[in-house]
Amino acid sequence: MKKEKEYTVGTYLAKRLQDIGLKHHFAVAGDYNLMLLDQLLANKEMDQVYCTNELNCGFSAEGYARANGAAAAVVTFSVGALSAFDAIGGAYAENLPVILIVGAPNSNDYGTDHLLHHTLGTHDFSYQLEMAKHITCAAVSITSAEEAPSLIDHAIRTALREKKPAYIEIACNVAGLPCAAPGPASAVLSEIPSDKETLDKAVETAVAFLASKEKPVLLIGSKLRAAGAEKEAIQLAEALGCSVAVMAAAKSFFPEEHPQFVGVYWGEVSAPGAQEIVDWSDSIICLAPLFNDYSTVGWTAMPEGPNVMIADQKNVRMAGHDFSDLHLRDFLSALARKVEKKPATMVEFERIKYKREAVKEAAPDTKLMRSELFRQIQKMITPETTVFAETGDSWFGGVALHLPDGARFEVEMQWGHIGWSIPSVFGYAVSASNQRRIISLTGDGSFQLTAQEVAQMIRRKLPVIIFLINNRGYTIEVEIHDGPYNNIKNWDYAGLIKVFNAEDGKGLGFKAQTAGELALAVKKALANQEGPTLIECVIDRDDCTAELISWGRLVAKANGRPPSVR
Ligand code: DPX
Ligand code: MG
Repeated sequence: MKKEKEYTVGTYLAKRLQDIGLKHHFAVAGDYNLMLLDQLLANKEMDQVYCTNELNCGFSAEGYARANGAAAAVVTFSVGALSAFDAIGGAYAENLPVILIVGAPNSNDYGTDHLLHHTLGTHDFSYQLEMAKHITCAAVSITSAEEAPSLIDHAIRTALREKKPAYIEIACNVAGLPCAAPGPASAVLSEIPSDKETLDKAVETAVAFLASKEKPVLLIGSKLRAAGAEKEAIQLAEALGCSVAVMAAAKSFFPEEHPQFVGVYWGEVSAPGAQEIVDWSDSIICLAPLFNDYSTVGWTAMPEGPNVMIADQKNVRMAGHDFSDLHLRDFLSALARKVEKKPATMVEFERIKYKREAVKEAAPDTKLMRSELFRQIQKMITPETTVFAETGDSWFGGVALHLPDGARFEVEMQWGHIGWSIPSVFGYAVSASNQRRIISLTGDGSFQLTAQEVAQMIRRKLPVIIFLINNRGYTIEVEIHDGPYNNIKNWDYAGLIKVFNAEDGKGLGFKAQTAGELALAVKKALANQEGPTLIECVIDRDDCTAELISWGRLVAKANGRPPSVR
């Protein structure tokens, strides 16, 4: 028999990452993972991308997974991993399969009386694995080369199936040991098909449910992409011919130029006509939704009751039934073949729809305002554009942008970690900057958490355009509940780029205080292909969207409910 190529635990892992489509992995070095990093470097099909800290490394991988479907981050034990855990929690909340790989203590030290650096200073190193179990769908510890292949395959396969992060820790003296060669890639890529009987019954029940309704509306939720069902959602929409609204965190998961698209449904802060049509409908078909206090505007816009169907990633609930063990995409495409047209909500929407007044172009020397900023951003959006909108008023400004078909929108509304967008957009750009124009909208407060990753964009010459909205504070919090804690130390944000460029970088930094300064900066940003461009946009502290004010009031009311009286 022909001898297989020799593998080590580390090169086996690299091959599996390659099998799932990764061309890059993100890393921060530390003595527990150096051997492992060497082994990963030996795979010439994958590039090792360095980050400034482990929180950013986790978020960079999270952003890469948004563009590429999956990602990996490699960090050192505890001092690194515990920082990365925050971003991994985010990947869990946002349904992104990020593989967190951690270099761990020497296998000889487990179960002995040795105390090791970077640990809690106790003899038991299992705490980290135990913590990881809570924020991943699979967590394994590899202390022998023999069991490495099956443990690695289990973690990676589970992450892809569940669309959740997984955790692999590898003892530092095991990473370079010889191990078995990987089998076919299907061992990590295969999926469990829908249960046929359940699927048939679910479709039959849904057909009957819809037959009893006259005015259904489709509501697209934020887990639709993780469910891999975007195409099938369009099939069902076209079969029904009804109105289609999207939830804010699902923006861009249904084409905005589709004739049945009626806008973002977000309770009181919906797009014009979208809330009215959902209220007017007699049934809401929710596709992979996530209803939390934010997405339901403090529980004021929560679709529930007998007229609501929830078709989730792997189960469907309606009218007293719950069908589990099926894939949403199978359910939607089968249902699309069986339903009758129900266009009533579309007919009504045509009657009631109205448009917001277009923002007039500001004269070049007028002081910059948020409305003019978003007017200029709107003009930059092409079908190849991806917009990242950070937690803050950027959510509301971003959600109101019109996206031509092909444009993508990325938000992190479930985890809502300020500072997410800079490292995440970096990871996204590592994967996609050749094909896409990438724009990031971030507030000043958020930027201060993770600003360093702009230096990595400079290092890799990624032409990301960052609009840093400097309103001198945590404005979203100002509108919810104000106090001195919402004021932050100002920075020379545009000036930071010079610092990060050091002797060789090609990043650009501009400060825009007028409409004309902004227009000029945008022009220069679009011409800069050799690095990021940061445009600091200076606006007033209370110059925020009307939506933020209304939403903030209702969310604050929900947060402020007194304990219920027994
Ligand atoms: C906090 C938020 O400047 O944006 O548009 O001015 O609000 P806006 P900024 O980036 O400020 C963000 C700030 C402080 N949220 O308003 S949304 C609480 C919070 C969080 N994540 C973490 N810590 C605190 N969301 C990690
Ligand atoms: Mg701010």
